[in-house]
Amino acid sequence: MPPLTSSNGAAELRQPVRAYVGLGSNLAQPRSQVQRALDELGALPDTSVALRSHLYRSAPMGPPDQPDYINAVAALDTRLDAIALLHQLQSIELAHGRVRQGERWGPRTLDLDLLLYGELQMDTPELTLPHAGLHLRAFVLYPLHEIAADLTVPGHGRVDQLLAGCSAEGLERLQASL
Ligand code: A4P
Ligand code: MG
Repeated sequence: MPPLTSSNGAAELRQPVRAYVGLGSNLAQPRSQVQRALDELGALPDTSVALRSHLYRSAPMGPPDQPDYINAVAALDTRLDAIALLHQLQSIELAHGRVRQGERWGPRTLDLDLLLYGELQMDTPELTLPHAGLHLRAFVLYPLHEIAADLTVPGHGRVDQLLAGCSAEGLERLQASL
């Protein structure tokens, strides 16, 4: 059977891939930024939101003189390839007024990290999968564990085992679910 093609001729994936996206914000009403972004993820082409974690408040990683973050993780089912999905995430960041100021780990209106794309492993400047910090960060592992405790992170092990080695200090799960 010939490969499926879209109207612009690009090859499309036949089966959706389960991908995980980490959301973070610490400027301009962070809760609202994250909740809007979750809706926008669900409106991406060939993509649906399968699962959403609670929102978490987290102490900043990086420069301490910035507000606390609101973090969450979403599971997507997508037919976009990994790079196309990354570009869509960057478009949503820009639409939220994201300004890249050069300060590493500085404050931001919205950060969307592609944590996992199926079992794909790659390491290029544009896209590293799994995300380089995923296995070390409480503000990623705790929400991810809520929606995918049994998941194996390629190269690092199961999410529940990674969580067991990661302190929840500075992290608070917020009551309202998404
Ligand atoms: N890139 C490579 N791999 C990926 C991937 N898997 N997902 C490239 C997304 N982007 C990826 O990203 C820098 C470059 O990484 C891009 O060119 C992209 O192609 P960026 O979004 O422009 O910059 P950044 O987010 O400031 O950089 P970085 O180092 O990725 O920061 P992180 O890891 O995103 O951390 N504290 C708390 N409590 N909660 C947070 O969410 N977030 C950060 C940012 C700092 N402190 C935080 C939090
Ligand atoms: Mg980022």
